[in-house]
Amino acid sequence: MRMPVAYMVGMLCLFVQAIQGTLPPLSQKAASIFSDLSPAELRAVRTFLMSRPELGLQPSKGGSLAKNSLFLIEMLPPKKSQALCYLNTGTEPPRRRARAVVFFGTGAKPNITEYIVGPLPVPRFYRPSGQPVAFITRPMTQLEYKLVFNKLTELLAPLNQFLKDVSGFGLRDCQDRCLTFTDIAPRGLASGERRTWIILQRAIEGFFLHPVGLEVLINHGELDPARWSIETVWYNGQYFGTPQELAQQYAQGKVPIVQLVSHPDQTLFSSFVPRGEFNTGPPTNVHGAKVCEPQGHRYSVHGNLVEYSGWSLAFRLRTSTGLQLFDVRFNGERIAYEVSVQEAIAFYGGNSPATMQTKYIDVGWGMGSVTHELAPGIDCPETATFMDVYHHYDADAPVRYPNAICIFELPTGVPLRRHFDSNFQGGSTFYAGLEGHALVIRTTSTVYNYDYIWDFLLFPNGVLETKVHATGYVHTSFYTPEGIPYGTRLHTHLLGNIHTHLVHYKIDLDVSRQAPVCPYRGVLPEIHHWREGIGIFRHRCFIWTGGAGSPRPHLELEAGHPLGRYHLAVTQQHENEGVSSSLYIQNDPWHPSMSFENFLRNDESIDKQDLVAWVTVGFLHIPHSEDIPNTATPGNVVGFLLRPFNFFDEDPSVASRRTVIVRPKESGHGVQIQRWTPESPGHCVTKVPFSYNGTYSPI
Ligand SMILES: *[C@@H]1O[C@H](CO)[C@@H](O)[C@H](O)[C@H]1NC(C)=O
Ligand SMILES: *[C@@H]1O[C@H](CO)[C@@H](O)[C@H](O)[C@H]1NC(C)=O
Ligand SMILES: [Cu+2]
Repeated sequence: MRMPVAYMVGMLCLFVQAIQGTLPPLSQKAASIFSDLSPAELRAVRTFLMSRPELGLQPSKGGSLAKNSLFLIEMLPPKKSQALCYLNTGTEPPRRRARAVVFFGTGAKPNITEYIVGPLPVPRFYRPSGQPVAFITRPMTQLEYKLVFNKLTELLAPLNQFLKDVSGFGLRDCQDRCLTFTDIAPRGLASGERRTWIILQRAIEGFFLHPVGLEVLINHGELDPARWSIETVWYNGQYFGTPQELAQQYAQGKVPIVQLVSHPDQTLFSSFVPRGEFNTGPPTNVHGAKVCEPQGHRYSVHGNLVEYSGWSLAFRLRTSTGLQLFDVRFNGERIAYEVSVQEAIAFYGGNSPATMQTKYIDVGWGMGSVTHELAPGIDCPETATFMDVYHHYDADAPVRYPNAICIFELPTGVPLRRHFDSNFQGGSTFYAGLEGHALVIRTTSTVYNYDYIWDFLLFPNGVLETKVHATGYVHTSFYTPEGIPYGTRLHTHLLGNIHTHLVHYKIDLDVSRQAPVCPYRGVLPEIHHWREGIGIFRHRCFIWTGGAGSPRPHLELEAGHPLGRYHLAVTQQHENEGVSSSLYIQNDPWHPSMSFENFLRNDESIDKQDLVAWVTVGFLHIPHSEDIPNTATPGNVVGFLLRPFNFFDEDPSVASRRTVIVRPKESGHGVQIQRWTPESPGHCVTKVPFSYNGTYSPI
């Protein structure tokens, strides 16, 4: 059923039976049913499929587009029912299987077919999963980019002199004065098209901010690049039919050009290199504040199992979408079966043809696969635990992304709880506080110009927070006066185009004391939890809060990704509605291969069912001069919280021994400090031991 939520705070409760039995603990072995494929498993799937003569697979690199190739291999999560059966009773683990995406470029009707391959580690079978989708909807590959670039170089040859004159840069024989490009999507205006607007830029540091004013529309729908053509050309606000037409009119002096400053040194504005000085404050060429762990990690990571202050969960970094948490538990009790990133979109406004048509749907750009190395001390604290990940995406072997995930404990800088209990006579009857900490699980996706920083935070009081920060370069166009209504002039020849960011998450809450029975029935009976000794009935809930500031823009192309419509949508859990987006929507949003809207359209009851919540968060981004050189993280962050609501008998962080209580001595002289951690945190913070006074007086 459809449930648009008009409030900033939604409430989602599953009323469940308090059953005596407890779950077996989430062990490393149990968590591993959710782990990503190892390099050996990826290789085994690849070797198995490559050796099937009937598939006729060729390497992804080289050759032509008219071939069959293995595009993606990733772990296929077990069915929820099977996984729960195993997790709840410790019986046979579900068989490990892979999802493989094959591009069939040969044959009369090329298509994309997805397969289930298993069992791992030694695959014996593969079978199609779902309906094949149109070949034209496939994500771009390295090969297609290379062919597009070569074709552009060929088709834009008539503009060599023109490009040199306006930009000082060129497409061939250009050494350190080369042009590059950004392609936008969707690729056309109707289903079945693959006509892409290309923005020509100077290939210098931060090239996303260096458009030369030329945009071209290349039709690369055919598999044979010999049949590709440039259908329209735009330069500095004017349209031309072909590159030849622009070249001719230019030669006749009919095209007003904007000549760019020719030397890259003049374009330092797109670089990270420091310039200028702060007017006040001590020098910044020394290290700043750091996270330190005087007594080592206070969390553990074993394989894909994370444990921290009551929490335990399994995680993976899904190649197609990003971070996924599974079997999230607090004190052994399951809170969510899955919390995961599903999609990120950015829709633009503009006056240039490329930017007015830009509607990025990032899963179609390999959002989960572009998880590059994290820098200690910058991307994550030096103390973090860094982990490599392996993706098989548009590749001929597993690719290692070193240190792509980091896990660390962070002082939040604000106490989790504190109270100064004034005696209203110049002192306190007690002071008490609990340091604020959170465990952070982080990765990033660099989707071409943009960098998303994906965080899941676990707090010792049972709160789980998700956050996504946006940073990196803004998507820009060449400045023309007509562009002004669509953004901000960021530099002499640069317009930062207005856009909305929306991010979609899946939350499969399982707020229950699962009975250790099999098979798992999916339907959770409503029951009131009796709190012993106190005699109140209550509903044990987790509530979702967040999404503050999320815009709900009216979006065209909604068939493909209606996530802008709902802050929160709730559906029944179905095995075949596991993800809300797909690899193929970006390149055919008009007739999407799957639609999240269909999850809602079936008008199913959400009463007493196993439910999944789908949350959209986002923000409007009006680029401004401070987006030069990059969009900065402060202010460009959105997310939501899952908070216990009558779920625990009291704040579960009372179990933390990081509490400090200070009471005045009965004698009236001095204080008594009660603590459960060593007196001084150790040398890496300060040599001075903790002290507290608690008196206040006029001076
Ligand atoms: C997809 O392509 C493969 C290989 O050409 C072919 O065997 C299969 O029948 C096609 N599927 C559909 C539905 O056309
Ligand atoms: C607390 O501060 C007051 C005022 O500065 C001082 O007189 C008193 O001795 C201090 N007490 C302790 C225990 O340090
Ligand atoms: Cu933005």
